[in-house]
Amino acid sequence: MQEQHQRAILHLDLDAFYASVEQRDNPVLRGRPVIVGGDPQGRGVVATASYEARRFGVHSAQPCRQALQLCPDAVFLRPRFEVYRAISQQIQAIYRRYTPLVEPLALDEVYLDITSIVGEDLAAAAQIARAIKQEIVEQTQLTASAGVSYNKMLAKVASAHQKPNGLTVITPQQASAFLDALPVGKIFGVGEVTEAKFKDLGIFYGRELRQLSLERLQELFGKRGTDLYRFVRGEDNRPVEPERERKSVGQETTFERDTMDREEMLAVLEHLTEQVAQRLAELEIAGKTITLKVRWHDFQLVTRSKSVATPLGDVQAMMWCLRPLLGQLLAANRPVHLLGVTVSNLMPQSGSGGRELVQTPSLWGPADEEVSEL
Ligand code: TTP
Ligand code: MG
Repeated sequence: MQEQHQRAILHLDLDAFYASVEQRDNPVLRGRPVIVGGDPQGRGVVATASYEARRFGVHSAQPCRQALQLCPDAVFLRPRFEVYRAISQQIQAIYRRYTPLVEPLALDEVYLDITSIVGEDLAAAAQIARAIKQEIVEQTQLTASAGVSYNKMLAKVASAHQKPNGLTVITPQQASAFLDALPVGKIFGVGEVTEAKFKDLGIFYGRELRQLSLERLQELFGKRGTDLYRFVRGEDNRPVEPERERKSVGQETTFERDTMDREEMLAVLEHLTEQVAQRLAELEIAGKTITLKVRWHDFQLVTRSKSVATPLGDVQAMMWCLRPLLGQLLAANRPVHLLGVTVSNLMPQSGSGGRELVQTPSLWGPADEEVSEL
């Protein structure tokens, strides 16, 4: 496969991160199904499940109630973000001893560019991955899965290939065969909706996706079609970007079918907001501005923002802002294709965590609105 910028990239991803930490810290939980997330009697979702629980079909983002039905013997635990954050920092210190080019994607997931150490020699890169995995186990008693390849996308595909505790190398010679057999949902940039669209077209694996011409992909997915065309050919020139300064935390989702159903939209908004709140808590930050993004059925984009005096961290406060913003936009009476929530104007969280942040509406400033059409 052709690649303009040949690099040596590692992707490391801790195995069942939150659940493994809980099992590490409480030996009684080892070998048992453990689910970290919300209240199984309430409306929370699964953050992660130990591999023992995954065997029952439990997975991230599933409602906890459903997880309880699938796996009644599971131990349900609330996340301990402070602990996960401390471990994440401990592990990042290991990475930084190898290279300053460390790009964290999540608390347990990272890209490293080690080209300056090994050049294009992926076998040497794999040795480094092995050494790093070993150091992580020694220092934290946790396992990571590593992917080694010549770009970010393939390194990430590789790390997911043999989980848990895996180490997979994808060389330029192997890339084509790997991508042929890859389910389209695993290709970078393919979410559930795109995956469903491909299934309708009878496209399940990379080898089928590669049959589509650039023009056809652009017709189907616009600019993203170009990226998909490149990715499925193993081409990805995105550099590893260390310590980007974070300007916002956001989540968005596309509806399988464009909708005008307000209740459905509110449920989706609440789910997105939960994910944003969790990410803010992980990063120990909160933000003073919340933005609702709506893409209409005709792909026009509209955003509405509200700024508040006390930084937003918890779901209730965010939903309090979002409901009226949604109400204003829905007055347009147009089918909605996508909803997104972003918190910006970020600052360190005061106190011990956003979940305890108390918001009272009277503290909030006036709404500022902005409409942008694409
Ligand atoms: P992942 O790396 O996606 O999952 P994982 O580490 O639990 O399992 P594995 O990598 O072995 O498949 O996410 C890392 C942590 O992020 C996870 O332990 C919990 C948290 N998380 C959520 O809170 N919600 C989610 O929807 C996901 C996917 C992860
Ligand atoms: Mg992980």
